[in-house]
Amino acid sequence: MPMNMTWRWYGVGNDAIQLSDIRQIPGVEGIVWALHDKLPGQVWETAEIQTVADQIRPYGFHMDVVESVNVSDDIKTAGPLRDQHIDAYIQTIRNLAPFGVKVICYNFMPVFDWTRTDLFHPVGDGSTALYYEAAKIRQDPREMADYVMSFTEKYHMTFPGWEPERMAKLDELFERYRPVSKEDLWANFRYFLEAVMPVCRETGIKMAVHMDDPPWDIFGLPRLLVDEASIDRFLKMVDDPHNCLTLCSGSLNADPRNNVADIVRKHCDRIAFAHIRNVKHFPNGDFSEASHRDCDGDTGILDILKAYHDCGFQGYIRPDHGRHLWTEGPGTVRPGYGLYDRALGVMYMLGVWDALDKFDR
Ligand code: DNO
Repeated sequence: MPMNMTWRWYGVGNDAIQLSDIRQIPGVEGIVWALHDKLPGQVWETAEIQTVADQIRPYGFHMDVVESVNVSDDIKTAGPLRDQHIDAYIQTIRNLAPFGVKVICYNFMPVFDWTRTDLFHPVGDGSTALYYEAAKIRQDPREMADYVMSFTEKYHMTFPGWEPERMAKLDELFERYRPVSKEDLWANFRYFLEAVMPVCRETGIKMAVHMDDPPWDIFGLPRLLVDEASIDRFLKMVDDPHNCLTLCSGSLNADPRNNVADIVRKHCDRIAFAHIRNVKHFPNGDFSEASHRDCDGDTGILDILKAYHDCGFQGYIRPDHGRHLWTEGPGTVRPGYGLYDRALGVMYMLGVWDALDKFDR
């Protein structure tokens, strides 16, 4: 059985891309979905999940992978609502199981999810891409948050992990994380995982943590899943086949010292979901996202795909961020999640995979 190609879709009225468009991309078997209006700590109700299932299934797609069931700040900081929010998370897992969900992609990053300073940075060929300018991240987090939130205000577009309700209380959030050391965060992570593992065993659902993006501390906030050693620690910490990875090549490779193909070979059996993205590094520590073609970036996309292939990877995979091409720009596209470059990414990955299937036995 080959790997299972999927596509992240933000939902009716929340994504300019239609399911009927996605249907025309060869090889896409499933939709990676979420209830994007849910705040961390809330239960995803069966009727709400059913509504999305009724949209996705008529197109023949599976809905095995959910991304992002976000983990609340109370869980991450061991705040007063921690156990209540964990109970809600467990109920959400129970509610997802009857719909055939197999994998939940989530993250354990403090305050911010992915972090970029420019969402539409010129690549040089007329397209634009997400960009990280290292110098800007050393300064005020408010500046970056305001920049990202300006897209929410202007285009009525919310980003998972960048909930306006949370960003409005940024100072308070930073205060809450201030006493939480990196070791505390690891301990809170373990507490959460140990609490949800029983329902994962019962339902067969795998928790697949996303790597921290970028993979280093930002604005004084600790980040955990940043390299091979921390991934080893995470998998050992809760050594259960339901405690898995969303191995994101682009997140990890933002630090050029990380060798993603090596990590694939080491932990293939614990990778439930593969995000494939290419990154181009600049000498000053900046990085830009690039097309999925190996030579357009520095991530080693061919080595990574070969590693998955060699391991007989049967998990879910998706093109991660793409550039914005042709008519795509601010207001017409979700940053990083346009139609064209991700569709090209699917075809590139399937092309490599098919060639490996045929010639590399
Ligand atoms: C970036 C995504 C991440 C991911 C979350 C999961 O585009 O891969 O934002 O969805 O970290 O919780």
